[in-house]
Amino acid sequence: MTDVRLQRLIETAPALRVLTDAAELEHYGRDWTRRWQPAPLAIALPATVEEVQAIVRWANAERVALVPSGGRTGLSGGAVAANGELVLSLERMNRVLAFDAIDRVLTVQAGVVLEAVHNAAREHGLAYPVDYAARGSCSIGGNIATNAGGIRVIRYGNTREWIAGLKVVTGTGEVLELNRGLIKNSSGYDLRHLMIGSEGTLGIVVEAMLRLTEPPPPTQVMLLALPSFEALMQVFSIFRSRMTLEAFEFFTDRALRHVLAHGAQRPFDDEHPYYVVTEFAAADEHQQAVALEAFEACLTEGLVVDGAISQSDAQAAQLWRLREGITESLAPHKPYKNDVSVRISSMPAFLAETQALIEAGYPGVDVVWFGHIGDGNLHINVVPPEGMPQDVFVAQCEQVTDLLSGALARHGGSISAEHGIGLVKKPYLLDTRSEAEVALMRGIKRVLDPNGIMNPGKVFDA
Ligand code: 2HG
Ligand code: ZN
Repeated sequence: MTDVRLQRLIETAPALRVLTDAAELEHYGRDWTRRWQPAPLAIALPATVEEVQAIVRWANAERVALVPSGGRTGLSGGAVAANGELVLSLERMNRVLAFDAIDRVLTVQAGVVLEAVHNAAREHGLAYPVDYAARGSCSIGGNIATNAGGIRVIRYGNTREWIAGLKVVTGTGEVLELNRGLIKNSSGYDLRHLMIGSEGTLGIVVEAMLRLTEPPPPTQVMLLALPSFEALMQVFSIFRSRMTLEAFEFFTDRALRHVLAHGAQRPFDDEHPYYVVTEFAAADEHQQAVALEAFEACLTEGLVVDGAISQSDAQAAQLWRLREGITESLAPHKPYKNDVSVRISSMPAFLAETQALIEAGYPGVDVVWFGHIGDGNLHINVVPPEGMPQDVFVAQCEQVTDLLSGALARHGGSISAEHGIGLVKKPYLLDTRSEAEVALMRGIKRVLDPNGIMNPGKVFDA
């Protein structure tokens, strides 16, 4: 290790694991965006809170930027290290620390993978209900840093709702224990919620107290084929009024084509413009009959043209794969991603406006729509035309995103629903948040991170 700064780091934390191999720098320096060439100084893998503190103090003394790093499944460039930063990976801090049956709280280190959180909750007869397709790789610390949403927000809300307490190392190296698992705590500003969704720009989440709940009821999964987006909104409203929805997700025919090309099974003989995957409580014959009646009513009205319902866990998984496999099936094409939200009531008008914008902005281009329609969150992935250089493609997409961002501002929506701002959406932050809000964010960052070492350049420029 030739860099004198790294030598001094090892002197202050002799047991700290530090990696500098080219392959490791490449691996830890990027997230799922794959747009930036990784170029970190090194990778530090602390095993204790004290080591995290030592790294932060060293970074302040040396003025080295830190990039906190979890599973790096993010899609906004929030965990990219392309400018000589030290990547602070929480990967080794991956233990479940405690479970309290009375509080129904699971205390975990930040590097625990989401699926391991699900499993630990299940072992105690309970559930941690936040869920995403990246569950096998993303870590709870990253989920908290982005206030990640996912497929069950319609029923259980975002990550924020499930965080009963946080242990955080701030940008000055101070350890804060925020909220300590309390349900009621009216003692001033709730700094826990400030940390959630701050994308590593204020501090590093090292431990979290997660609220658990009753396991979900037995469910069934239905796949629906629909003729139009207007029909889809009507079906959503009918289903929501009659059933307890655990998820209500949509995708288009173009999305289905990518998933099928990636090995999934075609669900219906004919092609249809829109599809819905919905999961709902089906604990008894009555609930199952209500769901079938809702389906038949939609069929009679012409709102739905075909459907399939799961009769086993294996069938449910097969139907879910059509929706959950979309991101993976698109990844080899390096798509340009938009992750936007509006209020559900604004969705039809926003969608009509956006569809017109996108058709004009990307003539003949493969634009893939899908998302969490039940909570107003749309994903719009644009697949580059064959042979187009990436910089030309991104520049064209950014022009359309400018227009999209304007439409969002008119509808009071957000340029990032659940993926975070990171690097990708930084140019559009001011369309979603006011100048006054961003000025306050900068002020808060100055207090918690006076030397600007915490994930600099992400969300906004300091
Ligand atoms: C999903 O909903 C994820 O599947 C990823 O948020 C979305 O790939 C995307 O654009
Ligand atoms: Zn999503």
